[in-house]
Amino acid sequence: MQTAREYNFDGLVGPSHNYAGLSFGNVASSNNVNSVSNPKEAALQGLAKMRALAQRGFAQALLPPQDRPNFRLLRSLGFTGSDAEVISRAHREAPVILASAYSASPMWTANAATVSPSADTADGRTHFTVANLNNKLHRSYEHAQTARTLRAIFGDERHFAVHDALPPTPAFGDEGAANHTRLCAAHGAPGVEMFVYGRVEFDPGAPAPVRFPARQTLEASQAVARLHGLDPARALFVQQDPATIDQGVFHNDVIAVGNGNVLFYHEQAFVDESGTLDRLRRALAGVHAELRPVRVAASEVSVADAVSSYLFNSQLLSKPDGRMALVVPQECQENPAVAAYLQRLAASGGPIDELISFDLRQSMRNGGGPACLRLRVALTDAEAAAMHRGVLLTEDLYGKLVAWVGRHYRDRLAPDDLADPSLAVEVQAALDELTTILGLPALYASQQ
Ligand code: SUG
Repeated sequence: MQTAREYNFDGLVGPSHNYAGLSFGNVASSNNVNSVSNPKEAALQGLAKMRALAQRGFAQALLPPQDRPNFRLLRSLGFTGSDAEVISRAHREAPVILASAYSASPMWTANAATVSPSADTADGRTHFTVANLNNKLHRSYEHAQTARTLRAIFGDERHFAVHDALPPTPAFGDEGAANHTRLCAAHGAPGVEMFVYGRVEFDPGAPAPVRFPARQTLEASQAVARLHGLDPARALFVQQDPATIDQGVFHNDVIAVGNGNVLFYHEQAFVDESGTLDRLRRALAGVHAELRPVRVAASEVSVADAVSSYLFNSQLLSKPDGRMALVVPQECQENPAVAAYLQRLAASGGPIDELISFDLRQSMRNGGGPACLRLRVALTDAEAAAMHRGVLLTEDLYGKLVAWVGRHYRDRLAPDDLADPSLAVEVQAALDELTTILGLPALYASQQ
């Protein structure tokens, strides 16, 4: 067995972070529509989390923001003229489209791609399938730059395969790692990959939510497993409970998180709880691992409390002593039922014995907690050496990025500020400088 470490690639929050209410079915996004954002604070909150975890010895890296506004999107929808004219016309005629083109949503890198480490794949490479995110206009345009970014970092084809997004059609709605959980005995050992879907395109009789959209289909999850060359005995497809989607659980990572052999989940996460656990146990036995479920009952934490506190949108991290730390958003401490539950959990003698809490309020107000903000990639030493290392969060890089944010980011962005053509120029200048800081000179298509 190879040894491997889990690297967390956090999304660096972009300079146009704003609240546009673009994600129907995501309660926080809808609740904060048109409120004033603070991009500078958002970026610094994200960087503070990255730095604290790096200082604790966890392998930490980042994925850069995307260029905004997305002029390709705006021009493809008929807004013509100079950049300033495109912006002003879009603001006048379709402000929601302008906000979509300005969205900093690529910060939620759990939705960038699904990742299978080399220990699981037929060809022994690490596979990435970029998520098409086709359920939401503002996110459906992310995949082109995401593929470009991943290829810039994981370009060595001896070790890595980056697959383009699945066809952008409802049958293949794919939201990436947010609906994918890998369980294993150790990060470098073969694992079991659990794909959680919200609906089945080609079986109209299958249960589906009625109020909010299911963003992930079974067909998309199966295609990703095929592309990655997963052993069918170690790839499980599990349906999320549609009733929880209708309560605002728009991704599985809002109701469950796994790490190592631990699955931390809410009793209402899956359509068939006991069947899911049985299948996981059997598949894990095949890789000599034993499932440790940590189940949260609805009587302890309701789905509504899970959604408002983001208890399950936490990072579950393995510590050198074999125990695990749960990285939660500060909102968990502010919810009495959740805070009490967490105290019991840490004292229970189970696998999770530590809580680490962060203020990620700026991202949380758009429905993005600690787990949304990171993409997990388990890498062997040889793989880690083969990736572009300029995105690894060192103390030096942290210092440079804090200074860069200070120079370029606004501390206030209201909906009408998106009409200001100088914002586009500011974002461009910031990203140009970022590519130098990260050592990725041709990161954006506009730089070719
Ligand atoms: O896709 N919010 C994101 C939040 C993504 C959270 N990711 C995970 N759960 N892994 C979304 O709904 C809101 C943007 C706005 O409304 O301005 C937004 O895109």
